[in-house]
Amino acid sequence: KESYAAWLQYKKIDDAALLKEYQTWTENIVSLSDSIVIESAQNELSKALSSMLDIHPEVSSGLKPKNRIVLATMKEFNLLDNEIDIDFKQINEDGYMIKSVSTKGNKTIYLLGKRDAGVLYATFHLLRLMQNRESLKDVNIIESPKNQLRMINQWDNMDGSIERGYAGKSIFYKDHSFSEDFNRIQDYARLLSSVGINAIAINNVNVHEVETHLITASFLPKAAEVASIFRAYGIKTFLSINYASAIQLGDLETADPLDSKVKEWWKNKAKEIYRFIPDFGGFLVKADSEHRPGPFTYNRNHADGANMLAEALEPFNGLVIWRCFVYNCLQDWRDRSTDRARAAYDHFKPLDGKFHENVILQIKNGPMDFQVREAVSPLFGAMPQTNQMMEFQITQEYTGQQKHLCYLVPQWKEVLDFDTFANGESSPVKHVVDGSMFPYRYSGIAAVSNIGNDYNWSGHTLAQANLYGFGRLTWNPDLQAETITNEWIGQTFGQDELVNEHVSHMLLKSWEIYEQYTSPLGVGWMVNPGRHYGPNVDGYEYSVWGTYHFADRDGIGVDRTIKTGTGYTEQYFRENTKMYDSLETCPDELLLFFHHVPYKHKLKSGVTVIQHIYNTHFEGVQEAEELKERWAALKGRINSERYEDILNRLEEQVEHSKEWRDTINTYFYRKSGIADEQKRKIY
Ligand code: BDP
Repeated sequence: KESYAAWLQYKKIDDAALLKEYQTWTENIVSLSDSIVIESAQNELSKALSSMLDIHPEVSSGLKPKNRIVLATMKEFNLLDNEIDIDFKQINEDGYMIKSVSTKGNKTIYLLGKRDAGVLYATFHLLRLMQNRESLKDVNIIESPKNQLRMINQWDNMDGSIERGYAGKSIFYKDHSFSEDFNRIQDYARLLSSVGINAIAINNVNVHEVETHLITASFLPKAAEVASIFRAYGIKTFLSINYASAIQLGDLETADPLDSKVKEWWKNKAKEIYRFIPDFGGFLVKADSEHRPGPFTYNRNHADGANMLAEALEPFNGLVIWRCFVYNCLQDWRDRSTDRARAAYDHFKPLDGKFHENVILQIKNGPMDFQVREAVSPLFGAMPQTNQMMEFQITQEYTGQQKHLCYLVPQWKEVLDFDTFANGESSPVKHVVDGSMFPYRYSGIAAVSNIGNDYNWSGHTLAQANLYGFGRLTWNPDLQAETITNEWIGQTFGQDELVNEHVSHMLLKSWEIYEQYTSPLGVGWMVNPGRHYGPNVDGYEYSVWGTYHFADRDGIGVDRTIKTGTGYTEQYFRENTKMYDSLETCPDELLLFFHHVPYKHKLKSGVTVIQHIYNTHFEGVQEAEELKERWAALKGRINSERYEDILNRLEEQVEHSKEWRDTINTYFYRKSGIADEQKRKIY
């Protein structure tokens, strides 16, 4: 099925001239290297060429054949006998070069990587060019990923459920054990490595009873099999661990990170794991957060906790990825100093320089929790002596749960481009997490996956674009959103211009549209507690989880300023503190994240806050309707399975956006008593 193949469609080339051209370039495959990763590259090529070009080239290791694709890493490059002049210094460890050379009677495409992973990435890039019908003449591509770790976090549980999953059940687990469908996992690995992903944590950060046993002999053999599938695609496997494993699995009475028995236990555990998975990536850890155990229980800090694990993994070059999503979800909401937005910075900033070299702090993009819009976490750039990486959420927990269209690449780009001023002007987040601003040993970008065992992986077929876009952006955060979008559409739906125009417009506008009919001006939430879907303005307002809009009859918004508020604005570098702290300079879209203002406060756009709420909610619904119409205009141009699927979701989105509009508008009309200037119907 088309939707299963996602962006690796490999549709038959129907333009006869182009077909001929491609066939000539690819008559033979010469592979100078030999490894499981190279084998994956060869298999992908064979599969794609037979389906796109109807040819079945033999793979050989001799250089003789003409009209060929040559696969080689730096190590075997000398075998080419100076056929071409190439400088491997131009690329980094995961980088690659693609060069096409045409002489009389012989055409060659070189796919060259420093290591075998690069050759695989080059292969996928070549196939992308062909899927997008580009000419293979004079190709000269030099690519290196900007980020070292390009990681996916699965939030899969072993009972087969997925925390915050909206696309069916887990492809990894079933009935408290590993799933037997390893083909599906392999297809997932292909999708991931085609966009350059090189690491994956295969279980939920909330590690329950069963998953705690993943690091024991009961499950390690299967985990090792899964790791070997990913290994063949250049992807390292990580596991999320339970901080209290030493108690639960080791019968110790404590999980105190400074206790020598606890240290010993983890050292032995690490040895055991590496016996099963020699290139195991390491641990992903959620500690002292949302009722998970952690070092706080023993009056130790998070550096103590992380370093104890880091020592155990050090001999094997393993990493500890320690999440900064740490806050007290049982706080007293009347005490403003407990502002949840402050938590990560307050906990971690004082520990800068105290972590081992193989610890990386994984920080959510915003200080709260993956809202449709929130400020960028002030922790980025604030710890020059501690490895940091980004955590995004591909799964649409707060952004419509893959029933609504919400393409997140534009949001991620904004975050990555945000200037932290950590090192003076032009210190964007992307230069923190790619390790170029401070001398980080490890860094990168991770994201929570949006896939499950639905036949189309992502529930909403257009949500595939978020997974694709995440990978591409992580490879190169400088890519334009439009470029990524067009690449994806071409590979997924082919070369129909109208399809391209409409789908690209739909995707690129969708985040803004979703924001319009949901929570306004950066205030966030207003969702049903627990499942986080659908409007409920006061859902979390008086809850201990600590997320508020503070709306009363006079005004709305959270005062996070220094003088009168929670003081959160002070966590930024001076320039940003100034910008956010002042009503005059705080950008409209984040106004209610930083300030509590009267409903009649005038925005920079010229309208009042209350009028803005009304306007955006009416407009948002209208634009959701336009999304549907744009899609409907493509009937007949897209195969009916995908067409109908997407249409159904868009229809549901339209209906649901009306519920949002009416709930929000009515609530604020009644609270404020201020009528809509345009006298539209508010219930
Ligand atoms: C929140 C989710 C919750 C996760 C938590 C986390 O609602 O299910 O466990 O984040 O990131 O977004 O740990």
